[in-house]
Amino acid sequence: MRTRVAIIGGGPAGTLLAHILDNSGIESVVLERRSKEYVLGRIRAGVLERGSVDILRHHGLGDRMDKEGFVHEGINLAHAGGMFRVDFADLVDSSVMIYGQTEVQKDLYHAREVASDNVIDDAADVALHDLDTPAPYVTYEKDGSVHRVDCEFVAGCDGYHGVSRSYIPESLLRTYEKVYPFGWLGVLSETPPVNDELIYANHERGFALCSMRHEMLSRYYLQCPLDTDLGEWPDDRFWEEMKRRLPTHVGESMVTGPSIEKSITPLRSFVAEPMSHKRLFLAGDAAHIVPPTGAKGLNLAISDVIYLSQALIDFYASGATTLLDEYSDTALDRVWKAIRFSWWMTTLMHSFPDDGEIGQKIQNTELQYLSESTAAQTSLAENYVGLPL
Ligand code: RFL
Ligand code: PHB
Repeated sequence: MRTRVAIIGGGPAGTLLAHILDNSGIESVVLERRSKEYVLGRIRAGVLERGSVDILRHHGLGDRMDKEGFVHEGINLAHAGGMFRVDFADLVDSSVMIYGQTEVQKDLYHAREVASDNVIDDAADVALHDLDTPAPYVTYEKDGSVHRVDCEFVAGCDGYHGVSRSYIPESLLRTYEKVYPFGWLGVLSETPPVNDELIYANHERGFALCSMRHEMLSRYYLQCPLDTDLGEWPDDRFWEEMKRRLPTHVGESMVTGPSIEKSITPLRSFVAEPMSHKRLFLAGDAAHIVPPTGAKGLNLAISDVIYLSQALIDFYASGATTLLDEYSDTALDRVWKAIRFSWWMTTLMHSFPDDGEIGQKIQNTELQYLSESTAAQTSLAENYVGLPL
């Protein structure tokens, strides 16, 4: 098989890239290791930055999002028994959209199927070859035989556990990593959300987050130790702990019910530099991971894909390689700002017992300052709704 761009990974980064390239008449093939059912069943992000919303609309992917998503003009931060609101509309004249990554992924797969049907799922043992020539190729195994895709560029959109990053020579690759000493225990339940906007709660027992998907689907998270055993967290214990970490009036109004999904996510910050080498370009979680507290991972995948698609479109229109040459630096500039913001939100909201009493006092003071200062809230708001692309 021959194509222009071989895309490794059919998550949001890979399928959005295929979609945008297709809209510009550039052929691609997406190789996804998992089955379509698995990819469409994953529960992940919930918050789209304003810029991501505009991008999805611009590329014809906004219809269902605009019908079923919820525009939120603020978030609420709870601490010391109280709660305050950061008003995005007032502070930065902007908003975010609550629309699950699962839904974005469905819209992207649907768009692929309607257009060029270029997603190959269950593609095992993907390997990249001849990346330092103008004619690289990719091999994969499916249905018991090995297949070959000849191409001109390879986009590594295969997430943190993918193979693409390993093709950047070790001597050139620099990685930066911070692993946080806790994870998030997440529950999805068919119950009405406890509040009409998200609540991020700082509590001495640990962080809690109340999020949602729609009127009858709620998403909740609790900070938990890394070695947490899901078997020790039956639903009753989860709800009881959630209520303890929220202001009393919020906890009392919470409707609980059976969980339909429960999982643990470790928290880490990770960046790989550079994000490109010869004919290989990394995008999304393949190149960077942020802790979910800032709601940035999916949005960064989208902004990487915008930079990369513009560079490829420019190359195919004019032969110019300037944007391709600049891709890594351009993307990393935005990535590091999201890394900083996500680290800051994580540090602000979680419990760090190892930081001692002084750490606790400083964190309380920072939250108090944030609750009183329009300048501090404006900084949070402008980062949360998304810095310009
Ligand atoms: P993905 O989604 O991991 O997709 C990569 C795809 O590549 C496939 N793959 C391979 N395919 C072929 N060959 C191989 N060798 C392969 N290895 C892997 C995988 O099967 C997969 O389909 O990466 P992508 O596309 O870069 O997208 C990134 C986002 O998924 C991620 O950043 C977000 O989910 C992060 N995230 C959040 N982001 C937000 O913007 N807002 C949020 O509110 C938010 N909340 C979250 C989150 C992530 C979470 N978890 C579970 C990590 C909340 C949570 C709990
Ligand atoms: C979610 O709804 O899954 C969600 C929302 C906000 C975050 C992280 C996850 O910061």
